[in-house]
Amino acid sequence: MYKLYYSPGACSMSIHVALNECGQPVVLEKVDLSAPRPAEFLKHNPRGQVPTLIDGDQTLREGAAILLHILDKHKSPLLPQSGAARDSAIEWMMVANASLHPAYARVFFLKKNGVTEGPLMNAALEGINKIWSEVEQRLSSQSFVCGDQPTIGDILLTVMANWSVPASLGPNTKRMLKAISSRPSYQKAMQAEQVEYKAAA
Ligand SMILES: N[C@@H](CCC(=O)N[C@@H](CS)C(=O)NCC(=O)O)C(=O)O
Repeated sequence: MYKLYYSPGACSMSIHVALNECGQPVVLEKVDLSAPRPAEFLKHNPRGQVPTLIDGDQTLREGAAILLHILDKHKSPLLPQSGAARDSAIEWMMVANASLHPAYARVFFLKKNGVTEGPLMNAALEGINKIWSEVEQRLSSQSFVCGDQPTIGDILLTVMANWSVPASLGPNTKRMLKAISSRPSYQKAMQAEQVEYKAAA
């Protein structure tokens, strides 16, 4: 059975939802990100970050690598097997993971260091809102970020939209967030992690 090192509502939640989508049971191991990491966890991931996934004798680190592993292994429709549909799903997984996540991280960094407003915070928020504005535009003509079927990018976007940052989320985006956060896989993960979904309101 899979073992997932996670923090409630963090980027690791996308792995949790993906495993639920694939009908895979998972043992959850909570990591307190505000405390020094236990040596047992650092053995699995020297970077001390979630998500970290144990699959049998394999340890997987880095959200996108873990998602590719799970979704390919279980042939999930969240990641089409080939062609342009797969390329687009990977693109949007990476937009969320490699562009939006670091954009949020810049805001968290400023907050942690006492910057709550001013030009630096405005620039950091602009970095987030630029991506949400592109998402909003795409969703004006389709239900999900890659078309009319949900893919892994939608799951990641839904997790990140719920982070406590005053991002500008448009009506089409909120419709998508509501559709994804209402899925049984998402509801089950929220319940297990004791997370409330606020971003779609
Ligand atoms: N690129 C990494 C980023 C992981 C990441 O930043 N995770 C956050 C939670 S969303 C974390 O563990 N933060 C604590 C830390 O970096 O020490 C991935 O996609 O797995």
